[in-house]
Amino acid sequence: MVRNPVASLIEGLAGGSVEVVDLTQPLNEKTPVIQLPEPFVNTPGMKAHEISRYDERGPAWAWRWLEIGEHTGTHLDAPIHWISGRDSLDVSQIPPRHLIAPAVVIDRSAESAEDPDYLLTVDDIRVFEAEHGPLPEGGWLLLRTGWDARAHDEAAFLNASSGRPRSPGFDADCARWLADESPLVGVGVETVGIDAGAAGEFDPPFPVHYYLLGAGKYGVTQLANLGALPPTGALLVVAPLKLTGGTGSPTRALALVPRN
Ligand code: 23J
Ligand code: MN
Repeated sequence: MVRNPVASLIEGLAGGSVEVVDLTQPLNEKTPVIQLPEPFVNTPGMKAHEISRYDERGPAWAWRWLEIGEHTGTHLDAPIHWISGRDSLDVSQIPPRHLIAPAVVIDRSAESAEDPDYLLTVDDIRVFEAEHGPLPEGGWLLLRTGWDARAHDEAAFLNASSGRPRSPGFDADCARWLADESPLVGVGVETVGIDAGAAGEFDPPFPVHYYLLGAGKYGVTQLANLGALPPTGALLVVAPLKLTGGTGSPTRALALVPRN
């Protein structure tokens, strides 16, 4: 046995008993962003501008500058993103301890394939806890829906061909419970936002944003590869930019997973 837990982790990574899973979607000019209805103003996605590319503008170097909405691609929602959290933390103020924490994964990919408006309930979480134990103190709940497979195709990802967006998420009561009664600090999803596609019509509108961010907790969206995680036992690492005053940030999301 090694001397300390970090040494143990280093040994696990070197020996392959700890695997790193990348939970991040690629970030480029095709990365989908949410499309809110009139009269709301929408966010731009990402655009890269070339500064030089080993040319007369900079003979030995390539670099770009970015134009990007805070809420683009795999990204974190800080409490101040929502009016209910307006007196709480911006993205630069989030304690790092909340960004490296245990994660549990509830898999509703079969249900979401059957019903794109599928909503997780508090009862579903109780059933999960009966099988896997209580949700982790200071941890994250990640909702697997299979929506990550659509992320390269904006139309399939937003799924609004019926005239309104349809994507899975949490019902309003579950959102309130996650915010006010669960021991979690955040929730992660594979969809464009932490709320379901239809949630603009829920009471309150966008209840996960309203309750979770109002409770000073966090959301992470557009996760990938949740299918590679166990239901419990993964360690989530989320690394948003430390944007002063930021309401959110594109983020790298990784998980450390034990492998035998
Ligand atoms: C603003 C209004 C509604 C929503 C969102 C932003 C997001 O999805 C987001 O990225 O926070 S639902
Ligand atoms: Mn967001």
